[in-house]
Amino acid sequence: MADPLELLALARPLAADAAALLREATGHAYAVDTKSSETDMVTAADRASERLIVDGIRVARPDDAILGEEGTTDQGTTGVRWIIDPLDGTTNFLYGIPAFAVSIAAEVDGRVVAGVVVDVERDECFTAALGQGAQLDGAPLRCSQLTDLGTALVATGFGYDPLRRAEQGAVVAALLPRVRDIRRMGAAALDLCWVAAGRFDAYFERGIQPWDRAAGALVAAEAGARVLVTDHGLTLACAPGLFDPLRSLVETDRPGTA
Ligand code: LIP
Repeated sequence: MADPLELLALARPLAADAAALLREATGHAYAVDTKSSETDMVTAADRASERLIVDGIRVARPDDAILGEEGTTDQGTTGVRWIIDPLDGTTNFLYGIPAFAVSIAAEVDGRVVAGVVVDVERDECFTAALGQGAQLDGAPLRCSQLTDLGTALVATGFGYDPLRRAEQGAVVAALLPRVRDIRRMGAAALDLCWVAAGRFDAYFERGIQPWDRAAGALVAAEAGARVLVTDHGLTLACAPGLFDPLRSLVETDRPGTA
């Protein structure tokens, strides 16, 4: 089996190089296309970042599979699949809001075993390998140990589809009076890493893509957070003591929930 630490060692410099490319592009970025809706934008920087990462992987591990948000779909033969979000937080990037990231995960036989998320503007590097803990710039991470939902700082996000946004707004409206506060940062990979770092006590969102989630979810889990991904597209990562009460409030399509 491919060694998770070796896969991480390949991904980390590629993520750093892609982050440097995005840093160069900030300030003069513009949307070149839209995808699932008119608000789901893509830039030349998204595409250039993915090209840099994919080229690096193809040179080092030419027989691996690759799934990239901007269209890369290499079929592989090794059982290793790379899952890439070359620019998570594209809207923030375009609006000059300093909350966007590069996210690279490596799956072996369908299980994510290594992940790296680079916060481009804060220049922070979150890493994790299965069973090896999670780190921020090399220092170990441990998630929040909060058990009181009423004092929890909870992050979330919203999809690009207007109907889904209406549903998500209703969930947040019901949750807001029951927690300390809500944050909506606009980059799922960072939301998940901030749970790992204890900057958020929890994060949930319905409808994010595998590339938004793959690396950050491993970082959060390896930092001790409870992480749930349901068949209905809900992602939840939180302090272990918050899991049951929060799940009952945000998993609204499970029989018997709020
Ligand atoms: C974003 C996610 C975020 C979500 C946004 C968007 P993108 O990904 O990271 O959590 O709320 O709607 O999907 O599109 O910037 O790569």
